[in-house]
Amino acid sequence: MGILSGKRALIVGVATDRSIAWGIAQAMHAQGAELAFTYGHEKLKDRVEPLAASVGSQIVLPLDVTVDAQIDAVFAELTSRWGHFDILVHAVAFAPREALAGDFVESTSREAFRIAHDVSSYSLTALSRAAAPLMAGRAGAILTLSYLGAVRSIPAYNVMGLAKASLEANVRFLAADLGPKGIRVNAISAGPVKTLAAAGIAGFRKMLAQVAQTAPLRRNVSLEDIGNAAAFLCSDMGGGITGEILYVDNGFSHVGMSFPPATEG
Ligand code: 0WE
Repeated sequence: MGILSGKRALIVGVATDRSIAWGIAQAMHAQGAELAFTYGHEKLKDRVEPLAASVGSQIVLPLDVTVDAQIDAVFAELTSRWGHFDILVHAVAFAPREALAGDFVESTSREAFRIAHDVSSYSLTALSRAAAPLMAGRAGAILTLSYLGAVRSIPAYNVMGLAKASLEANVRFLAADLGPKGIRVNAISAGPVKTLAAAGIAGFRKMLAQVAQTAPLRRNVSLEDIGNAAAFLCSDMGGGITGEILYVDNGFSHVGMSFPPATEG
């Protein structure tokens, strides 16, 4: 008996087996949840289907979160397949590549700003609105993924930092709206993880190394770390938690400075 047995979860944002969404799916599966998945574009279908099958999931649906009709289609399909469900995991972010390099002030076009906020923040509002009726009276839980760049300036994260700040405000407003219906809304602010999205970012390895050197726990977070926190937050064990941004970052966000081991103490 896992902490999610008898619960159903829709996972939005799996691209590969290195995706944070996949880490969350595996942890939720291990805790007894029944899962459904979406994939962002046709090229990802052949990658997501076998992952879904490996955790016993038969429901794999296309979903471009910027298209309202696709959101409607996913929830229409879930209504017919499941009728109701308990957990929505939103692990989607995108900014045009050219906006994630160089200076913020020079790299942030109106169009990059629009796309980053549409894909990375508005999509949570839209998915939550569509999900809420299927969660009615069921202790529902909605979870999204944020990053420290929402509240600190981080080199090259640029307009994604603004989009994550919007996403975190989104969590608070959704928590207030959906709380009376028994639906909790939270975010995990995860330390950096080498996902497909991160792989192409110049200097990402250096960033991982610096975090591992600086964080109180002196390592990078794993998909298991994030998945376990997600399973807890979306389970009844997280029943009193809503509107929260939970840092799963080995403590990195809590230190202002730290020294390498040789000069420690
Ligand atoms: O939120 C993210 C990354 C999200 C992301 C990644 C990409 C790469 C490919 C959004 N859009 C795109 N667009 C692309 O074309 N993270 C928390 C990971 C991340 O990304 C960074 C980071 C960290 C950490 C970018 C610059 C600096 C640090």
